[in-house]
Amino acid sequence: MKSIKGYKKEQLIDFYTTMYKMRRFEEEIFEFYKKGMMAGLAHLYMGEEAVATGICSALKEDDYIGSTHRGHGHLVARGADIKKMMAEILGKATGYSKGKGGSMHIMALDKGILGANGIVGGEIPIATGAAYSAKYRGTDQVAVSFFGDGASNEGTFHESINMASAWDLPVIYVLENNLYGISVDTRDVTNVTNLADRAHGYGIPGVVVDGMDVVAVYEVAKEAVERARKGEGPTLLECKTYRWQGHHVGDPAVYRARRNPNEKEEWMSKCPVASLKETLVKENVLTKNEIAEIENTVETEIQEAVKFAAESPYPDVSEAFTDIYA
Ligand SMILES: Cc1ncc(C[n+]2csc(CCOP(=O)(O)OP(=O)(O)O)c2C)c(N)n1
Ligand SMILES: [Mg+2]
Repeated sequence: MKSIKGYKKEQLIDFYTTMYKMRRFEEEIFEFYKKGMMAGLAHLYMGEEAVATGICSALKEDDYIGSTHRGHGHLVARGADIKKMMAEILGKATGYSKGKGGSMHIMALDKGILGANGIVGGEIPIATGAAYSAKYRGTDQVAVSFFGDGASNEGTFHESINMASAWDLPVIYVLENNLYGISVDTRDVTNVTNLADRAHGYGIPGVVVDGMDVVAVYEVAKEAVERARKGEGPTLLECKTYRWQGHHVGDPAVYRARRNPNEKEEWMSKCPVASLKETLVKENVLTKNEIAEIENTVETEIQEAVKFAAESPYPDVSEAFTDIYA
């Protein structure tokens, strides 16, 4: 991990609390699926927690986020209400989108989340548009566009980044390179080692960062956000990371295990949550007891959310034809 020297204790506690909450939140979502309580699937962010945490810690309350099908972590990092998130994932009326969106369509406009998105690459022009609107209105807001390595091969990525560069839009493109797009190995379908290199073709900085290290991610995010707020335009941040689970909760990822048998274990040994915990104790920022207190507080919040979601009602049939715009 990068050095935590110079960091305030509160900030480090914040990093740990957020990442731990993301991890526990998704472990419960996985349980919901296994128990048959969840209709459909969910794409888990487990393993990638340092990315959303580091990036979102560099933002202000009124900044924007374009999220993805793997978006739970982005929402937790923005301080979204985990009761409403869990309820949404279970299709309950008390959820963020009244239970009609599910995992892939959680909207939390109060947290600047312009929607998770089931269309791969779909969030990139949306976040770019939000950045354009901030510039047009003369605010100092920035927009973050999260997307995967797979999405970086979509036209929306190239078109958006070109426009944002030409117009110096206040947007940060966060490429979560977890090495796979469903079962496709990124290394088989691209011919560059670092996808961040693509930034140079559009005349903007492209930065590679260890996506398992929350401090490293936070530091590059801070710089990119400052640059965007100063009107100097977009940055592409490639965060090297890995998803612990299959593409979604129903995918055992056999394709990955067969081709690259040790890969998962190697990445799991770099667990972002465990690494930070270890560093905090080793550097005498927190005692083991203080860590346990943080974890217990998060656990209470998680258990309350689980209970709330499980006990909430499903939407009434009359809701089927409301909130329809097309
Ligand atoms: C436009 C579009 N094409 C294909 C799909 C099917 N699909 C869903 S997720 C996914 C892989 C995305 O990979 P990546 O962008 O790397 O994100 P990750 O799942 O690894 O986080 C694909 C191809 C889709 N939902 N939308
Ligand atoms: Mg991917």
